[in-house]
Amino acid sequence: MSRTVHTFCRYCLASCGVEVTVEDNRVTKISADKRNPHSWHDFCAKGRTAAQLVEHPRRILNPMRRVGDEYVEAGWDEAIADIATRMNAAIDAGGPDAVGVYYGNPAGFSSSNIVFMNGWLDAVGTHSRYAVGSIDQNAMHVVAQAMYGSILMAPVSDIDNCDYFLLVGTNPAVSAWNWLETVPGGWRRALARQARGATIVVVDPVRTESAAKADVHVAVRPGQDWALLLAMVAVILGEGLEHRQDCAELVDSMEGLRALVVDVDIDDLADRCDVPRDRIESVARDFATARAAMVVTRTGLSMHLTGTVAEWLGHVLNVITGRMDRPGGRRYEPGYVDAIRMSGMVKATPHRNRLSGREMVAGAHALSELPDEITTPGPGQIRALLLNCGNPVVSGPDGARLDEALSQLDLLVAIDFVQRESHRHAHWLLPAVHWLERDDLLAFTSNMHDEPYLHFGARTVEPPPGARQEWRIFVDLALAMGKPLFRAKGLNAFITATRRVARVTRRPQLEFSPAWIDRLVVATGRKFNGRRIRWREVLAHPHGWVLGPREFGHFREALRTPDKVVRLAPPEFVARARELLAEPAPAAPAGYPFQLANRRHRHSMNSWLNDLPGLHPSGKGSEVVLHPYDAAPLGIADGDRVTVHSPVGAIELTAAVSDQPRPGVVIIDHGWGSRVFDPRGGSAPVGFGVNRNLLVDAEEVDPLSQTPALNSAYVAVTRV
Ligand SMILES: Nc1nc2c(c(=O)[nH]1)N[C@H]1C(S)=C(S)[C@@H](COP(=O)(O)OP(=O)(O)OC[C@H]3O[C@@H](n4cnc5c(=O)[nH]c(N)nc54)[C@H](O)[C@@H]3O)O[C@H]1N2
Ligand SMILES: Nc1nc2c(c(=O)[nH]1)N[C@H]1C(S)=C(S)[C@@H](COP(=O)(O)OP(=O)(O)OC[C@H]3O[C@@H](n4cnc5c(=O)[nH]c(N)nc54)[C@H](O)[C@@H]3O)O[C@H]1N2
Ligand code: SF4
Ligand SMILES: [Mo]
Repeated sequence: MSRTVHTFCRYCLASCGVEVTVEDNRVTKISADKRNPHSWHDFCAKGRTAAQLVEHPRRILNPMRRVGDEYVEAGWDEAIADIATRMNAAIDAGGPDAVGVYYGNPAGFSSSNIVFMNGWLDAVGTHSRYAVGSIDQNAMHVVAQAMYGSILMAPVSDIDNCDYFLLVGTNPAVSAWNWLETVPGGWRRALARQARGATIVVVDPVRTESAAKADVHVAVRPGQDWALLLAMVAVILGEGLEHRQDCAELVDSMEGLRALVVDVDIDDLADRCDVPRDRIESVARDFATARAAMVVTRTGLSMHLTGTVAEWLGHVLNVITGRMDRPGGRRYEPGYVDAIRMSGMVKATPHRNRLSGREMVAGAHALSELPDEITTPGPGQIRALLLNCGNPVVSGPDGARLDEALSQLDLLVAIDFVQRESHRHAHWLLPAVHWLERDDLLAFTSNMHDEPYLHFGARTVEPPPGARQEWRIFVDLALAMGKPLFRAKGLNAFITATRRVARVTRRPQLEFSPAWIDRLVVATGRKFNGRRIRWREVLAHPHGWVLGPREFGHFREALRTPDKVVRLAPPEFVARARELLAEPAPAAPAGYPFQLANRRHRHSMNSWLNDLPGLHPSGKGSEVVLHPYDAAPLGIADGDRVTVHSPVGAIELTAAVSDQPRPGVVIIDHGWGSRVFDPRGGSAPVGFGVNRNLLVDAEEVDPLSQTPALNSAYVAVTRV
């Protein structure tokens, strides 16, 4: 018998409402939920085909233990006991930091994963925490912390009132309007504004799908957005186009910004970003004088050695032109849970890495440091590592080095659906539960939606009996290791007691689970229409629930800076900007004339979903796109086999000659070249495309965000 379940897709932050048809515990169809009041504009093939991953022929269905070169299925008791014993042995020998974790992007799309992972990490007492942030959004966190006082203070876009969109380093036509904000149908809504007279400016070294539709395309030199944006700030302040009131009342360090800007030479900046001065001036003037405008900055701007300064200047432009908390600009959505306040209750102990001496950013160390922390002997050396929703060998820089380091661990544990590239040395593979198979309430990101919105993501089918949610794995590990979850006295005993009660009474709902927390945060959350939300109302809105209208006026109250003003010119950003200004103009190092840009596809998600039948014709992820101007002197024609190499790696691909990239820039899609192994069947791994991140040096990082030059590394191309 078939039934229909309404829930939402948890592959990307767009969080599209979906209608799922289920027959005999199998998903047979997924379509957009047209009755979802918030998201019905958005939907894509990734969501439509989500059941293919659930039924992946190579899906791990039970814990699998490595025995020699093969894997054998095991029970959970054996898995947890063995992992706990080996982790405790590592701690006994080298202290708590000997146990580490890397968590990737999907961990944030579960309501319980990161919370319980941190509870377990606190139990262990380890500082060896590595996260996807250093290959994604760290720059945003660093800027939000410094300017607004909280890493979570992420302004959302008020698209439907905007007259001037300045989109820097983003391709929303493909990746949807999301990066620490959820704006369903964002690109389509921006195009609707354009049809009514709004201007769209796209700053991107590549003529992307978004740039092709823009009114103005600024083909900036990769990694030099900081120079472009600084020049715009200089034009605006120089011509007195700033918003007088906000510059006087909303910020604390206008002089700091003016002092930086007063010395800059706009011609020099124009040279650095390779955008004509008159173009910079006209965009700056139009942006500052538009009735309603916003700058939106994203990964294309941040994944460089200069990323944090550029991200900062994007925010500066919004603030000094009066775009914060005003219609058509960027506002703060309080959501139904005050995530900023709750994150403030968690007291993270600052920690410097033993080798690099660098501090954590947003609670984690940088991925680029992980290999050395594994391979360098001494107190604190990582000997046991857990990979939680991550494929860092492919998604991160210099994967070859990380792969080699992972092979040296005493214990590598991966929680995932299939065994991917980063898991190939794993001693244990633990089967995860897909979002179609679990309940989620993403309460802690409720302030990232572009309107007050609540949606309980119900599970549509039961998971395979051998799969387990991450929270459960972390609780079991803490219990088996004898370490107090969350460092909270008595919690382990309480959880054990609830389990016993549930077993004895045969009422599984009496066992402690994160569902308790979901109910608690809603019950204690923000009031709407004068009262708090009730859980049964949550369940009564299977299509999602718009809680009220978009409101302005919450930005200032949300600021966590001491005096509730925006810190416009944090000294560390000014100092770094001065350092960049003092550097010679950017030039390619000898032998590596091109910069490597990046591309996503509508149908893939970073390094996964690339292996799903139906989504990807073969040959994808294996081409390098060169401008004809660059290809001709090298004798390279469309379809030729070429080698792309850098000081750290070399890969072979097929050339595609096109004028999409600006001359000097070559494009290779990221996220490809990850093999999927077959631990159950033992047949050969399948792989699609080539891993372009093998070309990215992990040594050099932006000192503020600790992000490497993932989208501007220098490379050479030669014909095979
Ligand atoms: N050159 C270059 N590199 C980039 C980028 C770029 O623009 N250019 N983009 C970067 C960005 S923005 C990001 S976010 C990172 C991503 O980097 P990562 O998060 O490290 O890697 P992903 O490729 O997202 O891999 C996620 C893994 O989680 C698994 N997974 C999915 N859902 C679940 C789940 O519910 N539970 C468990 N246990 N596992 C799950 C998937 O099967 C997959 O193996 O890559 C970055 N890499
Ligand atoms: N289909 C799909 N959607 C996704 C994802 C996916 O993998 N696939 N990933 C999701 C995730 S995790 C994230 S974080 C978001 C990311 O969302 P976006 O940040 O919008 O990511 P991209 O689509 O890679 O767009 C980045 C753009 O920056 C350009 N760029 C490269 N270098 C520079 C530079 O130096 N300066 C400027 N100005 N531009 C530059 C690239 O050419 C590219 O067009 O997308 C999310 N949505
Ligand atoms: S992957 Fe596609 S369907 Fe899923 S939330 Fe993102 S845009 Fe929506
Ligand atoms: Mo990301």
